[in-house]
Amino acid sequence: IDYLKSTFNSLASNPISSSETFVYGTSGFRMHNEKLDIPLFATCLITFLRTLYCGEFIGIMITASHNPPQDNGFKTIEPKGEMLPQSWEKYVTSIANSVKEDQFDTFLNTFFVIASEALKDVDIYNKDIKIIVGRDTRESSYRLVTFCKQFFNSVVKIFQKSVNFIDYGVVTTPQLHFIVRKHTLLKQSNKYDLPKEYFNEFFQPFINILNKSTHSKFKKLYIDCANGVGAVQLNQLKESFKNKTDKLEIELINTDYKDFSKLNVDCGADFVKTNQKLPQGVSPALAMNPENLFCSLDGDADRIIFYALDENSNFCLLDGDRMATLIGEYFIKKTPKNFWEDIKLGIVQTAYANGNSTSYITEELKLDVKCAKTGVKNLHHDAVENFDVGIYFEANGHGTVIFNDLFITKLKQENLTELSLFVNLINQAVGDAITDMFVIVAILIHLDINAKTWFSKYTDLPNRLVKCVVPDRTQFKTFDFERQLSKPEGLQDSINQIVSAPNSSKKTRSFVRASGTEDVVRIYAESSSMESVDAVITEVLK
Ligand code: 16G
Ligand code: ZN
Repeated sequence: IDYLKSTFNSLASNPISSSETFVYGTSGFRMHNEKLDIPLFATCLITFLRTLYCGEFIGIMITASHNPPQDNGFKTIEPKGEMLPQSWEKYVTSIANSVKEDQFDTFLNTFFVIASEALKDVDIYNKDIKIIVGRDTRESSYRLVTFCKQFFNSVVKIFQKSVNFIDYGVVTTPQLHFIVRKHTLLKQSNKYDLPKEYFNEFFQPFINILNKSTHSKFKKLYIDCANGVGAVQLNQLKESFKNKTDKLEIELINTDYKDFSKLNVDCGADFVKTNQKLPQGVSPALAMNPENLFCSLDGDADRIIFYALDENSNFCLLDGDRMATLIGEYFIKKTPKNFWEDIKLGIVQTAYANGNSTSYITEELKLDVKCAKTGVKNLHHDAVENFDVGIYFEANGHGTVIFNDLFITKLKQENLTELSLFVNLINQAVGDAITDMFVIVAILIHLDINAKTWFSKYTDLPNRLVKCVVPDRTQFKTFDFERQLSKPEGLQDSINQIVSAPNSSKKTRSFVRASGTEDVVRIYAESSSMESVDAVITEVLK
């Protein structure tokens, strides 16, 4: 109690965070690092309860992904690599906001009420506390890890429990998901050599595919590391790459993670997707060469975007929609016709998926497509629920493929060697920029196509995504997978009128939703011309 009290006192009196309302959302807590002490304390407390509840390792990832360098954040990772269950998100949110109240007794009461509700019917006495932490390269990340370490050391003393606290240092978010899952499945309590385990699992199969290949359409892969953790991890990979294959050359760009101010600045997946332009370090001449392939990771390497320039210097964005469709096409091409008669292959997208990608999936690929709410866990859930092989991607480059035993059994029965090698590249636990990169490159190799041919599969509808600052974004309530608003009243009717104006194309679509990561609402529109997109955006903004 003394420890909790002294920690509480030092946090509650902090004027920087007392005016904040904390919400543990789709990506955990995320904000300016100076405001994060209370959310971190709450994250440690919930992780403590969660490890007692599960009796297994729980991970804490310290990262703010594609946000600017001064931000940071946390999310917890479940024993098998999933995200915190929704029912516990409200617990951690209440704990954080109760610290802010400035009354130790109120906080303690809130914590005990939550602890007894969350842990009711759970025998916590024979369970150890098992924590795994990892962090991205941000300047503030080390300070935050140190707080976690102190917290769990103090917990040992308070609760007289044994604590197994493993710090994996600077790792990508998907690597931390991977290792937490591995500890759980193999009941391992000692620290692994994480990069080695991770690369053995996914990199060796990629090398095997490369070395068997006879592809001819591209020679070099440029990877923009956003000056973040991708650079730390891929540097190690690049070295062994050179010794293992001569089938593809790899060049890393934007690798200066030591200069904290450069993280995600003018580079990285989010920059490329949002601005639809080349990142720092890639010249137009380089990007026009069809023998080069380009991709950008985000700040914690869980998202990836590919791109190229065509011969007229037009920017060709190969985003999450393009990756999902390419993977879908690959599965169809590499299986006999009757393969999918008794197992289901399908794609999950969000409202942000380009309308023409959805038409391509249903009309050309003739696959089932489902729409999910924004946030990887929603897409992941829908892919598992609806399909035996479920491909899910957000347009922003976040996604992966999941498959079940039915598929694996059939793969073996049919003796499909190429596809069997290919599925080893997939990190089913979570969207992972590095493994997604292997997946996409392997497909391009197996289909023997380059970025330009990939881009020519369909044409995106012109579109734009803008932000709008509103007094209270919680007033914006959606339904129909965020494609329509139920509140504020009347707003959806106005949007419908704008979209169906007499000279508007049939393909025009627009929706508004509150961001889960920033204090804004987002407005998306697509139509058959950019003029019409802008006209719609202007009207909806009004
Ligand atoms: C979070 C989500 C990401 C989503 C984004 C939307 C996870 C791990 N991350 O970063 O998938 O695209 O939020 O942000 O789920 P928004 O709500 O601000 O539009
Ligand atoms: Zn990310």
